[in-house]
Amino acid sequence: MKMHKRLSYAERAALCTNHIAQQLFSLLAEKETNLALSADVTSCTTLLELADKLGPEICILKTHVDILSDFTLAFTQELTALAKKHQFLIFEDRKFADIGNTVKHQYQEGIYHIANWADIVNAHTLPGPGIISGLSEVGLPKQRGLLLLAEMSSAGNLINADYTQKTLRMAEQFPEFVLGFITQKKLSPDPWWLYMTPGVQLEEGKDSLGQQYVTPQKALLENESDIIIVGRGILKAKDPLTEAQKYRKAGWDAYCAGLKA
Ligand code: S5P
Repeated sequence: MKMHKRLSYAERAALCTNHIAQQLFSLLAEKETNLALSADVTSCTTLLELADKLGPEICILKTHVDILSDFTLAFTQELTALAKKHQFLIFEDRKFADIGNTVKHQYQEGIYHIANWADIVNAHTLPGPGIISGLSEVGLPKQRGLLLLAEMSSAGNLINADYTQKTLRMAEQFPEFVLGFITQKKLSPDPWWLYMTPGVQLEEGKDSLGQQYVTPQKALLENESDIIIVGRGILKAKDPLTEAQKYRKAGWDAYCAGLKA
């Protein structure tokens, strides 16, 4: 039997001290969507069209900026304008994984200047807390936020329960910068952490390269995650907008069911 009632996104926003977490929990509550679009396309025009069309349905647009074959900095300006227009946050799924000094440069410099346009980025904890310190030197002054990869969706990944717990402990050392986790499930009783779950489709299954899918219900209702990240489930559909609306409804219904549970 459950001993505690689940808190709503709005209630959790009020309990956050992390700026981005607060902003995102409020956005979820106000926009009534916990759907993040994984916009894994290779053309800037296609990405911008998707962002404009699906923007009203989503809380986050997740990019892999290094798969865009025609990237320009002008593209990032157009994307941030669309984020403002449709009220979603931009999450660059960079999965930093090096020492603090290197990731600092990868975050700020290079071709992409990620820190200038991405509200949120993510990092592996494998290198130790220096990776978070390095990223925070760049991100905190710009009021950016970081997600830590606490679990992965892919088959055979090397993350175990101990690694996940140690990732949580590391996050606790950086409450101003770390807003939450990429994970398959809720990790802590502390209500201020945000959980985002990739590997979501309307039907359970897998792809040919080790990706494993759970349903929105499993991710949000059973596993108590907060946001579903959906890529091909939407992108490969005949009509991505209608499909995004289906995921949005499935995600929101699962969240509401969780509040009543
Ligand atoms: O464990 C993970 C972490 C991430 S961020 N598994 C994932 O699949 N992802 C990302 O989520 C992955 O890089 C891809 O951009 C997206 C899943 O895409 P889909 O097409 O399988 O829904």
